[in-house]
Amino acid sequence: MFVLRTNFFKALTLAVGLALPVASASAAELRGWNIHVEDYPVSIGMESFMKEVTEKTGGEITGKIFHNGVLGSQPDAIEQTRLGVIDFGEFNLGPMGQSIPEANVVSLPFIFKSIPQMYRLMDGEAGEAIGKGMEAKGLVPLGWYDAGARSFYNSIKPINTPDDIKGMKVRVMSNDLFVGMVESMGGNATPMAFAEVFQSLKTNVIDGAENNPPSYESTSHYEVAKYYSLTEHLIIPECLCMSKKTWDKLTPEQQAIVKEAGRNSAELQRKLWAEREKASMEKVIAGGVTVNEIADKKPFQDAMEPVYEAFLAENPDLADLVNLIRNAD
Ligand code: BDP
Repeated sequence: MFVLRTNFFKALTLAVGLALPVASASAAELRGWNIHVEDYPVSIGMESFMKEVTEKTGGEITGKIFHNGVLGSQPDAIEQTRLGVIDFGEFNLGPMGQSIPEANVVSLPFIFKSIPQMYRLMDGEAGEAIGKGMEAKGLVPLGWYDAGARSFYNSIKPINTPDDIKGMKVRVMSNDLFVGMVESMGGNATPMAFAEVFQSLKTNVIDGAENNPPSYESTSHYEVAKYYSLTEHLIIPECLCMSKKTWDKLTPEQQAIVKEAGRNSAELQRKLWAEREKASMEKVIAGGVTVNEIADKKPFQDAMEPVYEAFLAENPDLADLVNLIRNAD
């Protein structure tokens, strides 16, 4: 009996002894969430991030990125990353706004005047304020990725004025702000997961949706909603970010490497984005899409006033951040 017990304890000590280093090594085996297909600029940026981190930490930190949204929908993935179940992800700040009010500021329609202006502000004071808000809610921003400008598309007709949206059933990302945005033009807003949009367009459960050219193209939405109207109503940046829970487990040296790799990957992603936007537009046009410019965007901008009013009434403490962006050159 005694012998047995000793052996048992020996075996236990051995198992624990072995398990400890394995456990700490596997803590550095990161899991990354991504909603996009593998050749998408975001996906390539994320892979380059992971590769650089692994190389620069001499293999201390490795990881796997799960593309195509296989780890779940975006709103769920954001929560799971906050909880540390997922280690990092590339998120649009739109769905993030439901839990992080600062992130919502950049989901206000027409808040940025252009993509270069968005970069400038996100790489400066505005990005810092939004990043702080995210960090307080468990997400550490590592790099701001480009997601261009979102425009409406549908299967019925070109949109030229806000009135054209009246009565249309339009899919939006999960965020009350986007519901308000569509409703203020008289449309019926339908929040829905990204993965469900294609089928819903195809079966006419919805008439349209809105997105940037690369997503309109990569999801094949353009095959079932052939009018793409360049309203460019939302310029929402995206973020490569890490769970604060994962971040806190890293050494300061590892954190510095992760931050630098995040910034470098954003630089790469922005370059790839510009190329993909052009290629996507060419592809959808070749695929028979009718693209129309909007001669006058002012009626769309004016229609958004109630959205701003409601947002500022609910978030008076964010008025400075809204004004910082809205009044920037
Ligand atoms: C794409 C974003 C992605 C969103 C998607 C959507 O990159 O993060 O999930 O739009 O509309 O442009 O849901």
